[in-house]
Amino acid sequence: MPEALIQVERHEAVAVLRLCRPAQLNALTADLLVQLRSAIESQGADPAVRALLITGEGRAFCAGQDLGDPFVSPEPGREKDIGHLIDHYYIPLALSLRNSRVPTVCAVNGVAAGAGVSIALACDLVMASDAAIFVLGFNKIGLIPDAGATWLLPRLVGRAKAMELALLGDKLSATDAELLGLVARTVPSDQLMQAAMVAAQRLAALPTRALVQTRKLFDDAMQLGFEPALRAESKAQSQLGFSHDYHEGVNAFQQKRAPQFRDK
Ligand code: T3D
Repeated sequence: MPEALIQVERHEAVAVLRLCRPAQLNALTADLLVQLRSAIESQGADPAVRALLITGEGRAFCAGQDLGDPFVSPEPGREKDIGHLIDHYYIPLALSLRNSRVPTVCAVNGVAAGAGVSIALACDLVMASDAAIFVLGFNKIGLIPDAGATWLLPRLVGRAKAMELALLGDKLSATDAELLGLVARTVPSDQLMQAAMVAAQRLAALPTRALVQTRKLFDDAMQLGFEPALRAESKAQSQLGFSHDYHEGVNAFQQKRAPQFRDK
């Protein structure tokens, strides 16, 4: 039986996925990467789950790749192909988050480094403890930002800041991360989990398919001209207009009652 590195808890329609290697600041081993992806996919596929909340156990969110993991430890003459790790572990994880069938919230409870930053930024709503610190750190080990960071960072903070964060690799406080647009909200550390849970519960009560389509349209629109983006909106709206949740939302509004959304 492999060691459980992801703790899963259910709070009504919210599944909380907690990275559990606190003594190593939740650094990512191959096993942890597999377990995290598996939890995202299996919980997202469960009809009872309507939002995921990802966080870390202990004082860190995630220190990025475990630099002592046998998958990467470079022994002279026996160096590993890091591309293999990226292709088989990081890319599937990043895609499982970005293609998740339910909205995702990240509660960055402490330091996020390297791919830990990438995982946080790939979530739909990123909230950070005021004690959190963000540091890319790839530059210090001779690598480039990965796990989606080259795509996400410049889009979130603009090229100039993305280059500064990646090339100089300075630590960023949670407050500065919020000012830059890297995270949606900073919360006092003792209130983070409650605030993230409230946000996740709110997302869970909303029409899932529309939320997930919004993520996809925002992502796709980055590569589109204005008119193709308008056409993509029309196509998505056309599909959503046939959904139970659209009819339920309109009926509930007209009948002045709370809607009961159920599509996923
Ligand atoms: O081959 C590849 O790497 C490919 C994949 C790339 C993706 C990546 O994520 S690359 C980036 C990898 N991550 C880093 O370079 C971050 C390394 N860690 C740090 O810079 C610092 O630890 C932190 C800024 C995250 C936190 O600093 P601090 O002072 O709060 O804690 P600390 O004392 O440095 O660390 C506490 C313990 O966690 C310590 O262990 P010990 O001495 O108590 O037994 C430390 O070694 C361990 N730890 C922290 N980060 C990692 C780690 N162990 C393994 N891998 C880590 N990434």
